[in-house]
Amino acid sequence: MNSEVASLRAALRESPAVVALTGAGVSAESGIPTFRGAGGLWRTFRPEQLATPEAFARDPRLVWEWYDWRRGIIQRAAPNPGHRALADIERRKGDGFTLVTQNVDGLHDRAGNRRPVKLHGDIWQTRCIRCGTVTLNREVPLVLLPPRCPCGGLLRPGVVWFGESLPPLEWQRAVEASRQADLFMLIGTSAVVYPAAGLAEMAHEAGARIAVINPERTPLCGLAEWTLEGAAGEILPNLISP
Ligand code: BJW
Ligand code: ZN
Repeated sequence: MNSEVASLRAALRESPAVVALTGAGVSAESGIPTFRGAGGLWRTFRPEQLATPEAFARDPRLVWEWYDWRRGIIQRAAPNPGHRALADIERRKGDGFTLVTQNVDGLHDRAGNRRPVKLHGDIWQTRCIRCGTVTLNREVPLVLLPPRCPCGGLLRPGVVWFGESLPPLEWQRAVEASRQADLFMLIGTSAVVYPAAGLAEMAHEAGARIAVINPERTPLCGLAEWTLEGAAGEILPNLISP
């Protein structure tokens, strides 16, 4: 094990309050495409062209086709060693660990994390744009595209799009944990989407030590005491003491 990994492992063991902010990169080894970088495009669309209320208003069927495709991939995927290591860290550290995720795929829940803070919603939820009803919907593929609510209104995915506010209670939990953190780990995120990426800056300003786990550099690497360049599924299991 290299010395940077050993050093982060010691910090993880000794820090009373740890936050992990995860992104699409933790699910990459489960076969789920990331948003940006290689393989991050769908039919040449960028996420900024599909994950917006304007895109949905213009062409709900196109947006739902993208979500239907992703739901199919996610349904067939399973948590990887990175997800399992994060569940293990939560079991060991208890209330001293908060998992905050930008992912909507539910793989942290399936790996055993009890209450991940979901900043960008859940791909298995739908919300009616007319009556607001939120429903769990696991139909893959969806029979009716775009799907409709019993009230006749259009259903949208229960996720957070660009220009939309994050769920207030989840955001509050994430901010509180980040301000109190001694150690803040950015794992598998390009750290370009705000306000999620801003949690690391908040934690750093409040005195937390920062670690980045990613095969690529990110704009927040400058804040980091540790930059572990590699795959989350390979690095995270090494951070757990035997
Ligand atoms: C591995 C790996 C392996 C690969 N192991 N790593 C400040 C400045 C400029 C703009 C803004 C700002 N503040 C807010 C904004 C606007 C906007 C924004 O941030 N834009 C920027 C892109 C410029 N933010 C918003 O609009 C947010 N809302 C908001 O601010 O509300 C207030 C407001 C209201 C009204 C008006 C204005 C403001 C909402 C953001 C919602 C983001 N939604 C999405 C879609 C969610 C639903 C869905 O899944 O479809 O969330 S977009 C997409 O990006 C998704 C992700 O959660 C999010 C982050 O992406 P992530 O997870 O980092 O993935 P990638 O693909 O970018 O990176 C993967 C990384 O993994 C890479 O680095 C790889 O190297 C790495 N990797 N394999 C470890 N094995
Ligand atoms: Zn409805």
